[in-house]
Amino acid sequence: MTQEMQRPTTADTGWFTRDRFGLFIHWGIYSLAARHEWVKQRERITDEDYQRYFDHFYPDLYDPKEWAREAKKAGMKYFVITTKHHDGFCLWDSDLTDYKVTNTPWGEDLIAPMVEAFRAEGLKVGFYHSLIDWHHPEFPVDGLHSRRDDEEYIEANRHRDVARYREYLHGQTRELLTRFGKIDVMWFDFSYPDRVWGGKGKDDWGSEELLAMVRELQPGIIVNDRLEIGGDLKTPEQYQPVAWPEVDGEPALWEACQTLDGSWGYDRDNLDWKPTSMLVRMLVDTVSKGGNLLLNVGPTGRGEFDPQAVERLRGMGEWMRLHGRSVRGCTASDFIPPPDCRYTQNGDRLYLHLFGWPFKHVHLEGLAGRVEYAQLLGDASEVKMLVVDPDQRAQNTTMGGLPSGTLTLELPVQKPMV
Ligand code: JFZ
Repeated sequence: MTQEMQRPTTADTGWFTRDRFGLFIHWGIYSLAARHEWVKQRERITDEDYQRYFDHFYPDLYDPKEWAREAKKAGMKYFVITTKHHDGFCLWDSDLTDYKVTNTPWGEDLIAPMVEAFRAEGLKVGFYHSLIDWHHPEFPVDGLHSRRDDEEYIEANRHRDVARYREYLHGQTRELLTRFGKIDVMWFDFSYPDRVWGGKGKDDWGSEELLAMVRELQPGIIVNDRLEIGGDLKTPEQYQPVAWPEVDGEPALWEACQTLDGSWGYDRDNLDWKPTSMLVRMLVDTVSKGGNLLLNVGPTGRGEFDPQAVERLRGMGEWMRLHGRSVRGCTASDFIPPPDCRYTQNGDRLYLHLFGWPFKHVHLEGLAGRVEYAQLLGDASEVKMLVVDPDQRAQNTTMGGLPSGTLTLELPVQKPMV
């Protein structure tokens, strides 16, 4: 990802840093292959063979109101949908291609009803749009494995003109940002500007003009940073950064994007689902570093969330019901938490998250005399505070060696972590 500066922007970021938690949705005809959204590339499936997923796309159980309800119950406040992924298949009725949902057996636009349903539940709207396109006839063959000056690469692309693809990309982006009302996030994906190895980047996409058009059409929109020219939003993917990510020495607007099971698209045979407790920790860890969490669901080809996904979303929702105050409106704290803990803070409210349990005492450096009252968030039960004097501290095995200024909390040993 680019480290370039985030230039002056019209982006409205207030809601974003307040809301903190969103739903990513990866959905397309690859959901029928049901083993990853990169299946066409990974398994070198020909256009002809991939066509079967187009010909059989019929999500008869698609109920975007249900999706929106699940997202809202989970405590999410925005969503980002793949309008087109790398395979080039479009989920809306674009004028610029035939490779779209309205030409499948389903025959209807999927995006408008989705946008409407999520808005009705009070969620903000984000569009993921792939820069890469394995279907478009003018898109130079993805040279991830060949140099741009290889005979083979040149021959394969003799009749392809990236300028025409660029026009298509800009035209489709214009459709997306003019047909569905206010769009809050634009999530382009992605640049890989290694020219030697046939990568693609800002000149191929026309990133400068594209970004200018996006801002002109949707002045408040937040744009991610995958156009290779910076942007409003950093998007580390499938890992938690060790600290608040920076751009030019300044803390950046950022969003961790994470899967539930290691795949973005629906993956039928995956047994490796992350436990809800891990997902909660990811959310807390992210907010403790000043970021948002965009958690992904890959709906099935019939248009439903996998029961495993629903179980996790509901678990998150139950945690958020009781602990949402420690996430929403919160950001990083200047205080340093004890080992295996995180702090989040909202004004003068400091939230301590314990990733390990049980503790008898937990020692908070620098907080002696600064805390008026302490309680467990889940049930508002008081937590006793004490400041141990230095002599006593030296004699007490669970408190030895603590610096002065340490505030000690006495915790109930039997209370579960979340
Ligand atoms: C991209 C997609 O390829 C993937 O299918 C999914 O949509 C994900 C959200 O985004 O994956 C990337 C893109 C960029 C990097 C890594 C994975 N990167 O630059 O490190």
